[in-house]
Amino acid sequence: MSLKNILLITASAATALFAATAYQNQVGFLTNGIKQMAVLDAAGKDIVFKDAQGETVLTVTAPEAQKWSPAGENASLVDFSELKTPGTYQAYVGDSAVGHPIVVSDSAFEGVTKGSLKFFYFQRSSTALEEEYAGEYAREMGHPDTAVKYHSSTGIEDASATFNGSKGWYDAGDYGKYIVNSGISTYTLLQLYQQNKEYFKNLNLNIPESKNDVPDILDEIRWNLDWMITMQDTDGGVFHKLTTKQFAGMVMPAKATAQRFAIGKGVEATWNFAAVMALASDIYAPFDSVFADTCAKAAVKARWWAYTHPTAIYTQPKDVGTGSYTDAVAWTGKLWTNAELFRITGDKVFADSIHTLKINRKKASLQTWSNDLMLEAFTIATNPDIFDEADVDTAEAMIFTLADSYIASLEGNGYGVAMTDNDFFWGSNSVAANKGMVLIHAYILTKEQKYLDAAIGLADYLLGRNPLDKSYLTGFGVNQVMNPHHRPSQADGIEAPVPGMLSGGPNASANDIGACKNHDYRVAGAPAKSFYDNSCSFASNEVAINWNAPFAYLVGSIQAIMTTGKAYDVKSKVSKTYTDLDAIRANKVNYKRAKSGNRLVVRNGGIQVEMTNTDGTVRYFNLRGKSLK
Ligand code: 9MR
Repeated sequence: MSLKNILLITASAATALFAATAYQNQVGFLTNGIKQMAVLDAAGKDIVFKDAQGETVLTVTAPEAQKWSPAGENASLVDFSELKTPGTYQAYVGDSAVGHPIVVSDSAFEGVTKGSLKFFYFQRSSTALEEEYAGEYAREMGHPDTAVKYHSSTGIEDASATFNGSKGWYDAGDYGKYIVNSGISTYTLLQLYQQNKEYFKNLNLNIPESKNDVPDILDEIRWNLDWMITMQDTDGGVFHKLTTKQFAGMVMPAKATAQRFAIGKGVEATWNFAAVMALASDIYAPFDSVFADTCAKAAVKARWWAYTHPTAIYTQPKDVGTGSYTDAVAWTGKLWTNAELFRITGDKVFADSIHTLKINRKKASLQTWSNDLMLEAFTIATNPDIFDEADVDTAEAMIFTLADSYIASLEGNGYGVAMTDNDFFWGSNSVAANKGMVLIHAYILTKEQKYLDAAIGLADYLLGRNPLDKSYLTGFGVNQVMNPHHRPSQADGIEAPVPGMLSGGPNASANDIGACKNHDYRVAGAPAKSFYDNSCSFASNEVAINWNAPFAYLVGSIQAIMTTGKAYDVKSKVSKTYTDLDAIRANKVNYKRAKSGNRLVVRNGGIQVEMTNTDGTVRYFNLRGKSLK
């Protein structure tokens, strides 16, 4: 062994024996939020916090070290929430600085909120990114998608036929556009807006639409909705995805020019599409009634197709190698769709569908691209004035079943992070973010601080309070992810990756070792360390819209709650009477239903029932059956 090696070993042994190590959010702490760091080798010692002038402002004795199993090590969870004056601080153990600069600010999460939302702009297909908005990441247009062909799996056999499938966001590190994954991502962002309208009204994302009167977050989401609508076939069914047959090489969008196809048509995509369109019709109604109307009609048409094609499950064709997004649990999308449609219509038929399918709190499981059950629970629980009381109770129970299990996992947890050993699979960082989304809902429903604190803990985890001392959001933090699996970032010749992207995160299954020259990045007994910041590692270090969306939801909700001083106001449960559109029709003998899809319209900024008289004149009703002018 060389002298150098001996010295190195001695130095690291000394570090382990004598010096404390601290892991913390590297971006910032909210002035009035909980502030914690995980400190190793410091139990019983004083952690001294000094301000920028070197003055001691707070001293906290590090508590007993406790294990956090995913890290495979013990840490003292040091709480310095008392630090409530904006500024920059540094923690010390004795004379040694530990951790990174601590930034305390009222807007500590605003940069990451904007950054993680701006990611969606960088993922735009079918447009050039201008320097004014994209800075050094400006790039040529890729994938106009104006002449997309139909793969035979769509049921359309005309090999020369094409359609315009323009716009939308690239899914991830690849250039595919997949409905199932777009659906949950779009819902998550719509929900972020819906629950925090005041905060997002004027939040500037510096995108091409920033100067119009629509909140930027809705302009960005609209880019994807416009594409999703193109994926609906004339019969109402929705194509599963729009991709090339095989993944492109590691090139810029403009260089990835292989023919694109609509591939497959199935219930998973169709349910998912219907739910998102229903929600979008409501949210966009005040801004663009024509578009909202289009969304409502598309939703109803998709629902009808899905109901009449229950066995149309997507299977990946043999000649296709792009992401499959198979195995989505279709019935959860069905429930979700019926909940969204009931919310905007009040039509009994949708409530009946929810009851027939019987949501069950025991089935509560964290939302993923493959399971939408919690999305429905979120919608029902936050609209108790609309849904049946028993359904609201069940939806709440589902949320608390999960949220309380996350709180329970914080017991004796030295990192104060609500993640357990089993959470570290492909996209584990989205598990953290999605758990945060559940916790925010629990907070909205109860205003109990413990839920908000646990959600902040998960945001802190993603921004550096983890055993790799890593900020998983590109462009933010002292020790950022630098080499994500993301084609533009790999091909653009710029050292730093596109900012605002959440890496997939540690993956104890390391499904991509073969792509990484067999480099085994798993750490035995420490799943939270099983991560490889290398672009080869698509299973631990890719980026994806369904990972960024819950992250944006998490940090955006926390920042909005702190900025406005209040969380979304959930109305009280009230007893309801259901509208029955069929009954309305039956009572109005002079009126009959228009031929197709013409029952729901957006008028005067809201959704109304339109009925066409036999003589062609039209009447309108509100969703409770009252006749309107
Ligand atoms: O996020 C998806 C993950 O849950 C799956 O285990 C994995 C393998 O099927 O696929 C992930 O999704 C990828 C998709 O198939 C294609 N675009 C990139 C996505 C993120 O890695």
